[in-house]
Amino acid sequence: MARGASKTILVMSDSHGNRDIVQELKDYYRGKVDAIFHNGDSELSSSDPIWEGIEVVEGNCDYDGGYPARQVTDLAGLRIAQTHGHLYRINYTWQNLDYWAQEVDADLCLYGHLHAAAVEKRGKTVFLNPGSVQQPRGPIQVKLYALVTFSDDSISVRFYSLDHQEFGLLAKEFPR
Ligand SMILES: [Mn+2]
Repeated sequence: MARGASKTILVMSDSHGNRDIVQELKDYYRGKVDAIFHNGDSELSSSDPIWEGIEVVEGNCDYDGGYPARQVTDLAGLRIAQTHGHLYRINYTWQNLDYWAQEVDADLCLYGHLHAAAVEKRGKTVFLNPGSVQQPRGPIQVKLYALVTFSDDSISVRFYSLDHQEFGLLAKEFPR
């Protein structure tokens, strides 16, 4: 990436049958972000044309069979590992997801499943759960998605409610 340049990705998860919100976010951010990720439990068909231009993985509520369980995407020098999280028992332990992120040398690891927005850095990897755009759980009862802006020097994560207002409480920036 050119010095001083940055890229931004949109990350959403756990839309659980709400096709409209996926389409709305896709339309709203068209031309404004460099890539879009959905971390699973869409409950939509993997052949749905909505997925054109979206990186999506299989959740525990996706019975379609057409989604990958996990994938790794390289974007402008950032290695992004993406999976729903249930296969790594994320409800119970960090260890399995952490091992996989290390194994694939991820700078950013995207997951979902918990329906609770969270971001933290472990080792070299920033782990991001964008929350759920449909069924938030836990202390923050707000439907959220995330934007990640990165450069060669930093990774910045901000969360937004569905009216596209920043939910500033959870924002974090990490050096690379
Ligand atoms: Mn879910």
